[in-house]
Amino acid sequence: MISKMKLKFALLLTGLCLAAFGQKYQPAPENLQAREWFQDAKFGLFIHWGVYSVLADGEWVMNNKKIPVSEYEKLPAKFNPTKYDPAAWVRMAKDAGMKYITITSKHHDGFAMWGTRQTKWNIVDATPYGKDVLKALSEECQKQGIKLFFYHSHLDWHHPDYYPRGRTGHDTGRPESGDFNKYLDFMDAQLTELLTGYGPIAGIWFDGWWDRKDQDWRLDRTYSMIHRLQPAALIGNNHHVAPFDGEDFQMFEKDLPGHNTTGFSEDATIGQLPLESCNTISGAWGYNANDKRYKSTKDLIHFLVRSAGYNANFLLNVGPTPEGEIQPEFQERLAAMGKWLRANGESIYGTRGGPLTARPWGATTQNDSKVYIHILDWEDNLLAIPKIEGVTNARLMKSGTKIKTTAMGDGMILQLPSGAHDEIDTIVVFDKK
Ligand code: H79
Repeated sequence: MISKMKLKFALLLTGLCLAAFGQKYQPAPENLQAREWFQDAKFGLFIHWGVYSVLADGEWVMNNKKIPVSEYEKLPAKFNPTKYDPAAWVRMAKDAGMKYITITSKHHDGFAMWGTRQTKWNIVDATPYGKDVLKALSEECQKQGIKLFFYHSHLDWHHPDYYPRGRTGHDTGRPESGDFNKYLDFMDAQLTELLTGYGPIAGIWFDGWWDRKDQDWRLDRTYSMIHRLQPAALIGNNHHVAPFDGEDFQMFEKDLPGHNTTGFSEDATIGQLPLESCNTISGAWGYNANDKRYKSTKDLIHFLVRSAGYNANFLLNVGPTPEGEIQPEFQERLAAMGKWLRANGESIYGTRGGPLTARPWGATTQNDSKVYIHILDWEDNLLAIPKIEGVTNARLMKSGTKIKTTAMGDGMILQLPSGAHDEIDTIVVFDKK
């Protein structure tokens, strides 16, 4: 048995080592448990909704169209989402097989989608609708048993104290002065409201840090405040660099972990935390009436499967209309993904990345008892892969039909029966010995 002295010494040593490497944050047990839940959950719904939806031109419209604050402040008067039905939104997410919802509490335009007491720039005080949409959603999530995250923008194109300005938001007509620490106090006060008045919050999804990379954002203070208020809440920050101390998961925008098709993920080194990739159905996040480049259901399922193969969740976005509706093109795709998951979910939920890393032909996932080979893009019956140790009894997941495997050198060949190809994902399952 280890003596008390030795234990104390070991703890002290661990503490010193962590400090030496600049790591001070030690997640609470409920936080570690939440990370496991998160990794098991695999699929979530992202919702970008704000007064920008009135202009139907995406969530960056204020910056892109150089709209000054004085003009932009006319939008809330036109925001009256009488068709908003949080029960239907949550049901839609659940039917799609999603296990959590991440909604914009505040995007870069600074507009609060809840009745904040820190500013009148919010849905309750500034719109004819006058109701707290986050409150209604949080109640519905609790009722229907799905977890809720808030997306919260560090960057703010509206607040006067967001000064000095960063890379964006220069055409808003705000005075060239301001106190950034006052802005950060405001943000902490808003976050406190969100973490104390809306039930259990699964996490905070920050974005916009990249607007002022050299700024001291007081992240330690904000992160410890969040962890103090709700220890299980997971903090992620879409800063496109390796995770900072105090964060609980890492996200990748419009890319699988380690990929950089967007051009802004080149510094996004993959860390040790749970991972999440987010993507859109069309191109835009916020409602955009002209964006009709819808990804197919097949492409979206492939993104989910490849994410799982990378040990990452998939957070799939919808941008509701200013009336509060989710357009049919989005609903159809979500329903089809749910149907696919009801048949194939055992190869996704509760899994971690499989024994083989991502391949052009597909991805692999695994749980305690099985390994799943997802063949996404391969037309032939023979597929050569590296040898997977400790597995047996290869079969098609769909039919149970046995799959012949032949060992060859340090690899193996899977022989699929003719006609076995599934147009979306041919899943071969192995038992672990
Ligand atoms: O909320 C959604 C988008 O509005 C937001 N993140 C997702 C989840 C987003 N903000 N910016 N982008 C997406 C694109 C990023 C562009 C960047 Fe840059 C390239 C940031 C830094 C380099 C544009 C150019 C902004 C600053 C310079």
